[in-house]
Amino acid sequence: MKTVFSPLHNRRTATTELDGGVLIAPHEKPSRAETILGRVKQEQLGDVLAPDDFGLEPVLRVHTPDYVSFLQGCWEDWEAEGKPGEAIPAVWPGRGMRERLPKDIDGRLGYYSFAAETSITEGTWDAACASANVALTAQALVANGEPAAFALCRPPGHHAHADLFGGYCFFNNAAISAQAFRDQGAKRVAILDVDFHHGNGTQAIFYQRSDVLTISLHGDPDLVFPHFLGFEDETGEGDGNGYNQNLVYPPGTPFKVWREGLETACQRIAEYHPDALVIALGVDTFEDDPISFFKLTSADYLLMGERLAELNLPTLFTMEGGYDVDAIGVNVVNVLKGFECGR
Ligand code: OKS
Ligand code: MG
Ligand code: ZN
Repeated sequence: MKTVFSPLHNRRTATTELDGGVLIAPHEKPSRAETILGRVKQEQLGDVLAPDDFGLEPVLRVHTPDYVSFLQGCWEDWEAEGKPGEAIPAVWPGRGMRERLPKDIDGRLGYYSFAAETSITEGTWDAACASANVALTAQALVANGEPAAFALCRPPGHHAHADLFGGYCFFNNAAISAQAFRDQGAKRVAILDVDFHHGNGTQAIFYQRSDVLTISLHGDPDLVFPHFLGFEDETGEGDGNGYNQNLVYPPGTPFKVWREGLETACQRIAEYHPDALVIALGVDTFEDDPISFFKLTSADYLLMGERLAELNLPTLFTMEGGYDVDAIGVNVVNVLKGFECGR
């Protein structure tokens, strides 16, 4: 399987993440992508390609123009105001308040976000654009006949809504890729999110549509981020009714239990008969992940990949979360190797 990777991910070097009332060094750091790349090469998974530049058009098929302009200009506007640190949202339109876009940068940061852990920094725009280009380049490989491709995206994407950043995500790479498959003629596309967290952005983007089936397995949002979306009674709306599925698990969930959800998801995908499959691939389900509570082992990721291969669909993997950097390369490449074995 080919991998698409851009060194421009390194332009995102945030130094702050608001966590537990203090600013910590972000979990979502450059070494994550470099470690995965190292393992891809070590295991000789396949060629590593640089991305093409698709411009903003495919991004604007999913994200609103005003949100994209905000992201592009955010750091400049923040600096122009003479702010001393990284750009962190700290005010939102709470219940009973007005959902209008303020002029001031603090107001705009809140308007376009849903959480405060994700600081915007000087190179964030460049890295987010590179990440979308990585996804779109791998998507094009699959659209042009490769059975599968791995988009080594960083920053990740599945929390980003059409006009909201948060959870380390700015552009929703999986959603942008699914939309690209549709725009190139695929009738139906499925997105399966195996990251530990709910893919709230992906769900929201396609919630009223039946042409993109969205399924996510994740930790109970009652207990863990993103808290305000991702429950099992969210099944889609209007035309999208029946085309979203959330499979929620409690702390301590081992692969033996998690794989039942995977089975449910795979059966739903098979009956949907999509023309393409996008896997939002996070490995923060790992037993030693520092911010998560599932108990998957490194060997389990091989079995995950094998089951995904049995779907026998053109498959794009987009990289999402995973924060145990010591194991992230092994775990990600195990999914991809398991997939290649299972075909
Ligand atoms: C809040 C924790 C924020 C978690 C962000 C989740 C990032 C992730 N203290 N999403 O898939 O991995
Ligand atoms: Mg998930
Ligand atoms: Zn995650």
